[in-house]
Amino acid sequence: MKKKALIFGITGQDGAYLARFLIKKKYTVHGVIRRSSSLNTGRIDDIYQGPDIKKRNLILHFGDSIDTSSVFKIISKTLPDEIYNLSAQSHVAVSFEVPEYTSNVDALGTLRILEAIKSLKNKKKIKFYQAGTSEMFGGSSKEVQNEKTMFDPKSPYAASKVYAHSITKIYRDAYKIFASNGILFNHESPLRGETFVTKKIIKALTLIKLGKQKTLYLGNIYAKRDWGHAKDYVEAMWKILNHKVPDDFVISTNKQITVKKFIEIASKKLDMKLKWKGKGINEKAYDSRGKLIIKIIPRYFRPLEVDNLKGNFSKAKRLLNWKPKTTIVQLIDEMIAFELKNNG
Ligand code: NAP
Ligand code: G4F
Repeated sequence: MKKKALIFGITGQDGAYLARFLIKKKYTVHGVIRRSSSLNTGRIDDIYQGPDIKKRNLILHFGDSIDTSSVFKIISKTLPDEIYNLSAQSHVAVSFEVPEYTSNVDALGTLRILEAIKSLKNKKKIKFYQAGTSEMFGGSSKEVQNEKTMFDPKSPYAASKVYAHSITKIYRDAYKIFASNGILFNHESPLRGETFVTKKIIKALTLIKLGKQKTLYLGNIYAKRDWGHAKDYVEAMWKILNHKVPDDFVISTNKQITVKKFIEIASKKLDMKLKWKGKGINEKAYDSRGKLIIKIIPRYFRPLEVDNLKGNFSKAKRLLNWKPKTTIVQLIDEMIAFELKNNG
């Protein structure tokens, strides 16, 4: 019998990689999509197989994590072996603008799925994965964070994810549901959302190189992040659910660089020689002909910043035999190649 997975958030970066990964593993994949006035299935269009449901291993359902009835209906109708909750308002800066909505999707959305699982007779057969984040560590004073590091959320997004993490553990302990948390550090890819900093930098620098954009505007370029590749991280999600017991795992590379260093690697790859001048809000980067390329502006600074994220993934290595495969340089190369292909 083919295994069945249900992905909330299938249209996002991770959803698209996870769906491909599970289809390769011969799963039938069900995904929840939201009705939107503009198309939101661009990342999964190439794996959609047409209207004949009997021939398909990808089946999409309209629903929303803030709509309790659709969450219950889709779970009881599909009765999957594995549920991956990737749905979220996932942008940290935006969460300061829409804190209530962010909490409804990211925190209560998780509770709705767990309640739906709990209401089923065969609840112990369904495995649940919660997409947790290194943002939960936020202001931690620990140089390197692991599963034992105390959470110190610094945004409505991170606070909602701490709730989701906790409620997942509570339902695991109270109702013996196979419910696990991934604590994933930043992961990127060519499919990354356009307003996250890596995609924004790579796309803008490529367009500038091609003469199609003039300037890139950024906020804090001194934050340090531990960046991996989404493709490697969705494999970890599957390994977490296929571990013998439910548990919580940090998934990371254990390496970090600043946003500025990321810019420097990417600009070198594009053969652009950047020269930095000024400090703080007045810092700017110019090309070899003295043209302004990067400007720092207050708009992209957050009310609170997370300065330092670096994860220790040794538990995942030991118990899941997982480790990251892609280096930051390979990731940047792949993202640049994608932009050159699509914009060249
Ligand atoms: P993403 O690209 O922003 O995708 C988010 C997905 O959630 C999209 O499919 C989106 O649908 C869906 N969604 C948003 N609001 C929803 C709602 N109300 N009901 C149902 N679906 C909704 O995020 P991602 O980078 O793939 O990340 C996947 C998950 O991992 C998220 O929960 C994120 O918070 C978490 N995470 C990400 C990272 C990272 O570095 N990427 C690190 C740690 C944790 P639309 O396409 O319709 O908007
Ligand atoms: O790319 P970012 O927006 O990612 P952030 O805030 O680290 O969050 C991402 O990773 C989390 C895992 O740790 C996920 F949970 C979350 O869903 C999301 O995927 O920003 C990275 C850094 C920040 O310090 C930010 O202040 O880049 C800095 N930054 C500087 N200028 C900018 C910009 N970020 C964005 N998005 N846009 C800028 O112009």
